[in-house]
Amino acid sequence: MNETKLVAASLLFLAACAAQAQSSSPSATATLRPASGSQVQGQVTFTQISANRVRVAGEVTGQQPGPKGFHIHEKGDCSAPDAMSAGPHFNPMNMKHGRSPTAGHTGDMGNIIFDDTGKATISMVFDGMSVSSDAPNGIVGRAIIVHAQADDLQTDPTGNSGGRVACGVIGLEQIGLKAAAESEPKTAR
Ligand SMILES: [Cu+2]
Repeated sequence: MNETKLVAASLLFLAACAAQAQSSSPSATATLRPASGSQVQGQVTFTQISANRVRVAGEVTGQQPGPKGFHIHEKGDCSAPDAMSAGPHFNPMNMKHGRSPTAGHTGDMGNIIFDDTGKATISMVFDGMSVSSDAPNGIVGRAIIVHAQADDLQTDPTGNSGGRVACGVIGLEQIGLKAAAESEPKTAR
C-alpha cells in the first residue's frame, strides 16, 4: 500500500468511527415545567452510553425536600394542568411497578432526592431503555414526571407517589425545534 492509499484508508476508518460514535450515542433532553400548581421545574438529559443503557442527568428545583417519584410516562403530552395527559408509566414490557432493571416498568426511575433548598441533582444510569423514538424501549417522545411524594418502589402500578408536580416531553437534541413545538401547550384536547 502506498502512502496516499494509506492516508485515504485511515481517513475512511476515522470517518466510519465518527459516524458510528454519533449514531450510537444519541442524546435527548426534557424541560420539566410545573404542573398541579407547583413551582417544580428543571432540565434532564438522556444519553445513550451503550446498547439499552442510558445515562440520566440534570437538575430539578422548587420541590419539598426528600425523595420524590421520578418516572418516564407513556405519552409525550404535558398539556393537562395536572399532567395526567402523560398517561401511565412507560411499560412496554408489561411489568409490575418496581425499579429498573431488576424489575419494574421501563419508565421506573425510582426517586430523586431533593435537598433542603428543594433542589435535586440527578446522575443515574438505567438499563433496558434507549434514546430512540422507534425502538420498543425508546423513550423519545414520551414524558418525564416528578411526583409530589416518594415512590415506594412497590405499589403497582403507581408507586403511590401522589400527584404530578412537573412534566416535560423528551425530545432528541438533533430535532430541538420539533421537540420545542411538541412541548408547546396544546390549544385543543
Ligand atoms: Cu410517575
